[in-house]
Amino acid sequence: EGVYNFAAMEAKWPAIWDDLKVFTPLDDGSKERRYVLDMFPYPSGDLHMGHAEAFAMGDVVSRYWRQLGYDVLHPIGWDSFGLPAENAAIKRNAHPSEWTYANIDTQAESFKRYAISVDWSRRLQTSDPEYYRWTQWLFKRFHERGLAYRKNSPVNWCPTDQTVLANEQVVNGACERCGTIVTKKSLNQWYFKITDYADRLLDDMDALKGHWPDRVLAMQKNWIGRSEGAHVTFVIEEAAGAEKPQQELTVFTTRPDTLYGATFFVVAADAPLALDLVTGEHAEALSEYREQVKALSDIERQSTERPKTGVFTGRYAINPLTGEKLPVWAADYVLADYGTGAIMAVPAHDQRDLDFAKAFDLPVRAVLDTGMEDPAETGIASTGEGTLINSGELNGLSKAEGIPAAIDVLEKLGTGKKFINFRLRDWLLSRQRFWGTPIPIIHCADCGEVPVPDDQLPVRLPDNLRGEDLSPKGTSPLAAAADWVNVDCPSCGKPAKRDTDTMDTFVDSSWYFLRFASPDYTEGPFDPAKINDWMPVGQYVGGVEHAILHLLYARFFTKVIHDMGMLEATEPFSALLNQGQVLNGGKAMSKSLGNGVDLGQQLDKFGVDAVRLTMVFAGPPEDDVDWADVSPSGSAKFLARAWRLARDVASEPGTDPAAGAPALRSLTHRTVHEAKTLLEGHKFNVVVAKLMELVNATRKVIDSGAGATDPAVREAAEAVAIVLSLFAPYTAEDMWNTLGHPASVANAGFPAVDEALLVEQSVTAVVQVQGKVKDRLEVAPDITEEALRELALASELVQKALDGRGIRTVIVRAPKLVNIVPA
Ligand code: ANZ
Ligand code: ZN
Repeated sequence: EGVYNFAAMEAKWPAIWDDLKVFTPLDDGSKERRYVLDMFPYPSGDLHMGHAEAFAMGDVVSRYWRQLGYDVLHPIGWDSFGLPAENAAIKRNAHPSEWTYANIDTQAESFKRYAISVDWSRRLQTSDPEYYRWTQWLFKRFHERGLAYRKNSPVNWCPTDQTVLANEQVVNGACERCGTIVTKKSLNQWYFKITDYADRLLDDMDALKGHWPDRVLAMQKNWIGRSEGAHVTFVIEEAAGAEKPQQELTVFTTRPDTLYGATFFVVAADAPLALDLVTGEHAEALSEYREQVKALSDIERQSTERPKTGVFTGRYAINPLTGEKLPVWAADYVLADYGTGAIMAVPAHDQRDLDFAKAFDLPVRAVLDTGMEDPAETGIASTGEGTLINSGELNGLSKAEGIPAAIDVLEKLGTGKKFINFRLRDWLLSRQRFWGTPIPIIHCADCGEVPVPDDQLPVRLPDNLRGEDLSPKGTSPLAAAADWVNVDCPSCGKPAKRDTDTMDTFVDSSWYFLRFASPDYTEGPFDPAKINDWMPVGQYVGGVEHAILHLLYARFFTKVIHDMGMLEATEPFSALLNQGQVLNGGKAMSKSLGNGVDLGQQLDKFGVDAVRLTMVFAGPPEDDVDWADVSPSGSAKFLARAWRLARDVASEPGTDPAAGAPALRSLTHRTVHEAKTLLEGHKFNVVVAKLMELVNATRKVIDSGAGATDPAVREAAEAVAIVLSLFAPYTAEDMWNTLGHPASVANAGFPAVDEALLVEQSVTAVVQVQGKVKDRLEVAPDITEEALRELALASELVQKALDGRGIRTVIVRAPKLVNIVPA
């Protein structure tokens, strides 16, 4: 009693909140609904400082919306499939589920202590069979629509993890997880046809502008990489001595206007096409060169810094406009999986082509006069605007005119057409790992790929594999589980085999936000009667590391599910907030730097509320928080100050605030009013600063004269409790309780603002004696002349100046001026 004790509050309130189901949405349509979601955690050990920051931010939004009177859905789950669980299982000779679910329990307890305002009854785990059953079900629907397919293709292969990696998991040519240099391997893999949705993924970003960070939109746009240009088909002459027949080859170019400047041709050395073209004389050189190329990452290959390398194939392409013979080279700077894997090289106007031409002494011909010096001389490709020259019928046109004109000519010749190319690749979802969603397909020698019937889902992971059984062998560990793999074909009944790949965990996280609308639903991935009540998510909160993949995949899934007629929304997340990182000493926390800060220790030392408040107060939510620069003990002091206001309030609940001190009332109402605008703009830190001001002002009134019984003090303390509940739920609840209200402050409702009180509630009146300023008084703007006169005459400074003299006249100009003329 009487002292601020965070441990006692943390022990007291959670059970009460649970009982009252404070954070369970009514979900009955009586209130307008809003959905706020934090990117769900991966269960690696206990919560860390990064979780503490992200979830503090999401909780501000969630609690704010609840105070505004919305029915708020704020759920939590775990993204619980993935490699770390498998590695831990191998190390401990255990099943991955043991490590996974033990960590989930630990994190759940920590989240409860951290008092995030989630509806725990909706909790889900993507590794639960009740969840992955529907991941498999969705995979089947994608498969039926031709959006899940298998193809044999070179894939990124990590020799250490013995697994296939998606392009995005390759960072600077190395495995994102273990840093090993990635190589290529040809495998039959499952893909999602996300490229079918490239245009919509791009176009629908318009609606997200202003609600998603610009940089995330820019990254998505770049990843989708829409390029307008043309496909141009070249005839490749038969090789000398008819060793190889005449064939055709198509290139993608964004600059068909420069076709007259094409002086050679390049195919990706690692593409099968190169082998197809090469003549016997050059075959050995090519095969040696291909070996070198395998070891390089795409980034290295495209670097303008690296000297150009390549091998002549012995073949020639005919320029369809000039009839010229262009030598065909194989090189690594052309990528096998972009465009058509082949280019027409225009060295005068493309720097990489020019570097290549210089390295192999190939001709350079300028066809656009840009005013730059001859690229053949300077070695600098001329890339600006200009006028076409040396280009037959295209001469005199600008670049912008030349592009459609060239396409026109090519179309008439039947050898080219306009084409829009995307950088976006189909999504490789096969993983040769154990701890993931099994792909619900059975391979039958007679029937081919047979989907597992819906009523046989889920295809469960075997629970008898553990430890070494899971270690990577280049095929999925599931292939070794004979009793699991061998099944009867659902179609013809003959012996068949299950697909042994599991799905990329990004598949699991591409639809989890839909499951929260009805997490126990057994007839489908979500209840169609519920889903449109909640979707789309009104505020999504998470790290910028998910700017591309997770968000792009979730957007793709949403569109496909919409197209299936199951969902009204076409975008999953109407607004996105990327919180910053938590650093220590200006650097990300890491084992190697030894600058890690343990969240549990911080919570024990300062209390949950102080840690949460510190995260929020450190700066705008998008900025990084440097733990070395912040003061959780300062936060704890402020919280104690706020809490003592409630303790010291002496008026009764329900006392009419209108009778309170106008200046404090005005500050309270202005604080609440400004807090709303600030919260909408995610300026949470400024709201905290305003609360500090209000707490100080309230304290001053309490400590002066009749203070604590002033109804304005109660009004201020209640407002502090409600606004503070967004950041420091324990302290706020305790204040609310002390102020005589039943739990929970979370549902108190955001304080109503009296517009009349928003105007400045005090003005400074100057008091002069014989024309000289002697005092300044803070007074209400509507003070009467009579009252102002009394106040002025009561001033000690005025009395001193009068020094016992009588008064001749008092001139009052309310509310600004009083002039006293002594006798
Ligand atoms: C002739 C040309 C002339 C080109 C010129 C550019 C400038 P974006 O915008 O990224 O789509 N290209 C096409 N396929 C390629 C591949 N697989 N690997 C490497 N480069 C490839 O770039 C399209 C341009 O990149 C294409 O237009 C092609 O070069 C090259 F003055 O064709 B261009
Ligand atoms: Zn069959």
